[in-house]
Amino acid sequence: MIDFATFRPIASAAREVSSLDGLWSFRTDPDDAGIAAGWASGNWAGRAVAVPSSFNDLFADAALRDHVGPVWYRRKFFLPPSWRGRRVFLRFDSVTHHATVWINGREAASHRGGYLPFGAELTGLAEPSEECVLTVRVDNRLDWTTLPPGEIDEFPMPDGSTYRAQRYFHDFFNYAGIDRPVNLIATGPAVIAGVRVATRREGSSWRVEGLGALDGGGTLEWELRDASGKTVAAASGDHVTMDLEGAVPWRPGAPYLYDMRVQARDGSHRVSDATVLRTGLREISVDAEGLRINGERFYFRGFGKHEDFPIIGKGLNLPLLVRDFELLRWVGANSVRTTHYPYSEEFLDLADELGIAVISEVPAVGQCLGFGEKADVTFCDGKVDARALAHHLEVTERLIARDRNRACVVMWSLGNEPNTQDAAARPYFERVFARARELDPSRPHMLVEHQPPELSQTAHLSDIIGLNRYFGWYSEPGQLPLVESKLRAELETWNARFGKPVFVTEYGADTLAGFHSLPSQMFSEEYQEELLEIYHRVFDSLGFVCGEHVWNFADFATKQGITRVGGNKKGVFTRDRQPKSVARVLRARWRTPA
Ligand code: GCB
Repeated sequence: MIDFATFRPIASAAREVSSLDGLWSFRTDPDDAGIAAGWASGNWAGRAVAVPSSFNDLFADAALRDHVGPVWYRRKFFLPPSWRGRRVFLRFDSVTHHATVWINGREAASHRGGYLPFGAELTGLAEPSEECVLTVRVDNRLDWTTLPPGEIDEFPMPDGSTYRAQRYFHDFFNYAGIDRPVNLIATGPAVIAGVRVATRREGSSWRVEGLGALDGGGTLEWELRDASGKTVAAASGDHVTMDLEGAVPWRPGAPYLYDMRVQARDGSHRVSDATVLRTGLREISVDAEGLRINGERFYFRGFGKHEDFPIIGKGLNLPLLVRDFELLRWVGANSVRTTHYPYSEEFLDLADELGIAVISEVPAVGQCLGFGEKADVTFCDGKVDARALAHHLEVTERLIARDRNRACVVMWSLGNEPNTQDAAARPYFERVFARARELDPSRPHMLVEHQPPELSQTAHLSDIIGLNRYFGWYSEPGQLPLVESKLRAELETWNARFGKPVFVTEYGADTLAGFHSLPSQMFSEEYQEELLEIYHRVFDSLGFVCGEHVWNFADFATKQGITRVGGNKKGVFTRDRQPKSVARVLRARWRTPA
């Protein structure tokens, strides 16, 4: 069995890759009739769509933007003739939210949940030199068993049709589609089916541990090269350890990386599959003041972000990624939380390379209504149930499988703003934390809270308390003089009650770029600056505050509603990545070493 979490489409001497990105055919399936009508065969007329991209904002049609239900994608391809006799795989880096995949009308894979990779072996299903048809049914529907959760409202229309509206409780647009790359991969008979690398300090040396799984027999070989390309250690077997003296560690701002080259040899000792993991040596711990990386205190300065851009929605966009990392450097940020779902692997590649620490978050956002039995705080009557818990455990496992080898990932976030005052949240998150801790005890775990400290049933579970606070915005709107004392009192209560460091994972104000006001008022650039300065005074006076993440890095699209004018405007940068005036306030603060 191949674990597609770490089976990446990166070409090597023994792993060949052929991209399926490009223009595909597309159609919607509003009545969910496509399977019965035989659309899996790919024999239907569609319109052009881009992969990777979300489909919602590509067309001039509100019905497409707001479509609820399945859509179908199709493209044809040839396996290269040179792939005859090789094992062939198909990998989707992510499809949002659910996918079923057919090759020449035969089902090859299905996957629930967006933002994480999956794939299938095609050996025997597709023959080199023959035209193959690849069909994908993508379903964007959210319900109480999915993450994020949602609910669908149905309205009968005068013409006999049904208008469907997706209700969801998170504040970003429900973009959907084949959002990340699609690739074919060929290997020999022995395949690196899964790979893990962990690093820790042992006195003055570093221990690197490699754990691999093979599919199709053979043996695994490991070779660690330093940044100059020199081999510093080598070993073979499924489980290897390497001890390095005088090694250079990885840390945010000084991201030294080694290459762990892993190869599988088949029964006749031929190299059959090979991959490279960029590996940083670093160790994480937590004390009363917060996070330590390699024993040194690390104060988080940065943002919650979104994968979001005009036209492409949540589609992978490499120029945008380069621009975002450039802006992170420019403003002096050292970290990002992947609010509110796993980001692309290319995002993590850059974070590893450029030395940005990442808090990797599962897509558990919008669980605001309660758990198990009906919740008491609701504006509708939904609830998260046992099937959602099973899915939560599963995506936690898949996220950790994908991201655990990353030096940049320094903490796991197991959810954002669930209804933690519901008594049933406690057993629910005990299960989620226990699973995450069992899978990766080497990093801290947190749940991002937003309810009052006296009511939280879950904060004791977090190693570091993540807290989203909007004094001066959702509470005390326009009343900046009230913010400082309220914020200070609340942060002190969290720390005193749970004895844990506190990381303010969100704070900010909607701000219209170019709207100025003296004295400041809400939505003006001046208000955003003044609000952040008040928060910073408080953070600087409390030793247990271990991080500040402004909400948000950039303006982003969200669902239409009476509190949002053309999206959420809490960005420090506009949606097209130009600075608001507050960016210079942050730059002045963050570029001075903390
Ligand atoms: C929050 C959420 C975030 C929202 C933000 C806001 O607490 O975590 O997803 O976008 O507030 O701007 O309301």
